[in-house]
Amino acid sequence: MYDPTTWPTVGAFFEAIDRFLEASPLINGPVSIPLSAVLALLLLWGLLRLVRLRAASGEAQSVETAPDEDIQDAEITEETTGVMEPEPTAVHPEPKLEAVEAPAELVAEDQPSDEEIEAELEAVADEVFEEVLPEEIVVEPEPEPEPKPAPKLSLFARLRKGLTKTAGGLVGRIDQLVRGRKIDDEFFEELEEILFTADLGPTTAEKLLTHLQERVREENIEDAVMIRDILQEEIAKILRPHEAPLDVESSKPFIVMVVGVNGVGKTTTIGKIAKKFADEGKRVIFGAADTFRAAADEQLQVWADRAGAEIIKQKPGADPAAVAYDTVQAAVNREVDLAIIDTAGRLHTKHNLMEELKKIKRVMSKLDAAAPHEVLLVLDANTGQNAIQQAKSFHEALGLTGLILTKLDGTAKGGCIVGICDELEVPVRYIGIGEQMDDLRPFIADDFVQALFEAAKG
Ligand SMILES: Nc1nc2c(ncn2[C@@H]2O[C@H](COP(=O)(O)OP(=O)(O)O)[C@@H](O)[C@H]2O)c(=O)[nH]1
Ligand SMILES: [Mg+2]
Repeated sequence: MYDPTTWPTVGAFFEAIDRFLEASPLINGPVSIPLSAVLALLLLWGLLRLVRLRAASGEAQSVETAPDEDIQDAEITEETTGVMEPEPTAVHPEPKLEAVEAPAELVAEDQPSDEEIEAELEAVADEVFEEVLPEEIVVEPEPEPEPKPAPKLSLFARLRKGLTKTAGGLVGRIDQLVRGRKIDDEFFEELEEILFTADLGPTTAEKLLTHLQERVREENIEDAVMIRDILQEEIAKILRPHEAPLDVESSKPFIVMVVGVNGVGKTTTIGKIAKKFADEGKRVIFGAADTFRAAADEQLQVWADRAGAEIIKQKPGADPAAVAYDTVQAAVNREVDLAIIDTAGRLHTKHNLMEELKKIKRVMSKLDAAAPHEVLLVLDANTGQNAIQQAKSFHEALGLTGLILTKLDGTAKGGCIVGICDELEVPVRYIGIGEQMDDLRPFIADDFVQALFEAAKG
């Protein structure tokens, strides 16, 4: 059955069994069990142990190395069959991992139990959550919805936002001045400095200062804070008579000539005005008399398309007066309601520009003695005090009949309009509060002043 010389340990084991069995009452006693049956049972027990040992050693190996599932399968087949089987087809496309020597702590006998590892992981997770959660993770955010266009601010809110800069310069400084102050000579000196360095212009600053001093005297005002309210009232008084939106009913066609320095927003404003009147059912025609800039007529064409207006244009470099003439003639022939002539905007200090504009105006009056019925000056609200000088120059040359103040949605210095209104007897037709078609509003003095003063409160 076995050879004790070649397999001494196993041989000794079976000899011991033989001796045990011979003495055993199971064999020699009253109940006799065949020796072969006992041996078969022992063999079975031995085999079961072997299988369990192998299983345990397999687990230990999987901790020591991290082989791919496929590699493990291949090794087992090799060992158990002794035949080299072909590499099984890889299920995963990823490259196979190289089995690596596990670091000492992984194979060490005193490995922490599963419970210990779990507890450790929970503790670390808690720590991470405590530190990171409040600031960085908070709650897993809902997937971002499609960004909606920002809701349009009310006119007042937009004005207020835009006028912050002026407020910082004028109303903001007034606020600082009046806080906890007595009204005395020193107070008026400081007030004078603030008014003269604001965008109001010296004439208007002087006028406002005089009015404030008079009212303090007449009304026995002692509280400096009252100065703020009085100033607001006085500025509103200057602006109120200048509220007068454009009225085009007095003539058909009503001819408007739009002037202003480069980039103030003439062309954009023309588009906005056209849209407004087109919406009221009026037929509008544009005259592209800015022949100085090559792309000017294309820009006007875009606005014509948007507003549904017709357009008269010639080649770049053409005589702008001729374009204006053609436009008025077309407006008469086509019986349109409103003709708006766009013009070039070189610096107002350039004599040629003013002469060119005068010529355009003169030529139009040849067709209709009253034309243009409106000469609109467009002013950029960011221009500051220089806007007053611009307005004066255009007024002297052309006799302005209306003003438009644009870009009041930006960081505007709307204060200049106070000086312009005070010095020039010209109404403010509209204000521009953005680049879009509907960003044109009638000028409402009280809204404007309120926004100016409210903006300073932040
Ligand atoms: N933010 C803002 N931009 C404006 C406004 N009006 C015009 N603009 C912008 O000012 C720039 C110059 O305008 P444009 O009409 O070409 O000026 P022009 O040279 O006087 O004809 C353009 O980018 C316009 O979009 C306004 O009320 N608000
Ligand atoms: Mg233009």
